[in-house]
Amino acid sequence: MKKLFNRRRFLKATSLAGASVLLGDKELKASSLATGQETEPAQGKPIVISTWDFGVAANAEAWKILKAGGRALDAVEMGARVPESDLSNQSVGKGGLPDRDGIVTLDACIMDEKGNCGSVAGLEDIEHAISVARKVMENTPHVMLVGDGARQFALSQGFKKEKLLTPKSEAAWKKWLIKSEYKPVINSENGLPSMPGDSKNHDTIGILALDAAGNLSGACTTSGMAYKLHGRVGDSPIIGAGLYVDNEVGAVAATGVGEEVVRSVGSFLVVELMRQGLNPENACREAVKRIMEKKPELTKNIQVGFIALNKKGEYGAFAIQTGFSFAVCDNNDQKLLVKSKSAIR
Ligand code: SD4
Repeated sequence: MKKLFNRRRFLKATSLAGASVLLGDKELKASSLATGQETEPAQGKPIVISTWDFGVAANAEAWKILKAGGRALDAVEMGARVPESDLSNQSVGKGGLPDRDGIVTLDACIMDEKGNCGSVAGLEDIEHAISVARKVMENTPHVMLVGDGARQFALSQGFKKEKLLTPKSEAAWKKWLIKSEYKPVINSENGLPSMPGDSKNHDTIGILALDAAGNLSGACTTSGMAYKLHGRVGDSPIIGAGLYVDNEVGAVAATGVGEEVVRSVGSFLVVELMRQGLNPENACREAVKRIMEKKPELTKNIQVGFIALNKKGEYGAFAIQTGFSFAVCDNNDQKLLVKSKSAIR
């Protein structure tokens, strides 16, 4: 896959100030991210932001569409397809870690500027869950299809049946099976324990774009929590939880322990907080704070993060744990931002 820029140049780092902005091999301190002040508005439109390190490659693909004046909806779909095809990541699409029965099941949703949305949950055998979600949105009167119904629908729409479990993910699952410890602890970026059998048990791509016409769209896709119960659905395919877009206000996506995001209707909450006047960073922070306050004992060990993009092209993010990265791409540059210590505690 051709990349606009080399991921290796985006050496991860965190700063005491709160976050490091990494531009090629140059590191700039971004203290505004720690203090909760507004991130610098993007200079001109369009812009795309997405979760985690793999957001850099996803943004690059989305950017090809945005820079040519294309639609945000197309940009987020094409961006989300990149990690879905990337076999080196084990948390999205093909190559994702399976559930505890050894079955890879995908969750995804997409939402456009008109409030149209589509979603699939527990999808098996199809690589590009995000594109199936878009077909649900465009070619059915429904919002969500699950399990075998979603698979049948995808096949009827011409999607190819594929084996999603790669030898690498199968090996990790077999290692996990030895102890079969069901401990859905989602984190690994800050040294807290992760799922036995693999070093990384999560990472959803949430990708949000604002196009040249001033329209917002978003997409979210994942293989979900590793070794989950078969049939478990996380936040990622649930409109309002894993993703929400309101073209008058902004777009938001979530990552981390889906159960906590569903309980707080997280992405919808962040959009509503922006509607009340909070900037993207502070809206994400407030939503994270509410999750943490409800379960202080739990939030020591789990990760939940949000990214947000408002109608003006301003963006922000916040997460419970250190080390949450998100990628930003606009006319000026592409960068990976890494969140440092939570400023809430
Ligand atoms: C889930 N939210 O299935 C997803 C997993 C994830 O970062 O995002 N991890 O709960």
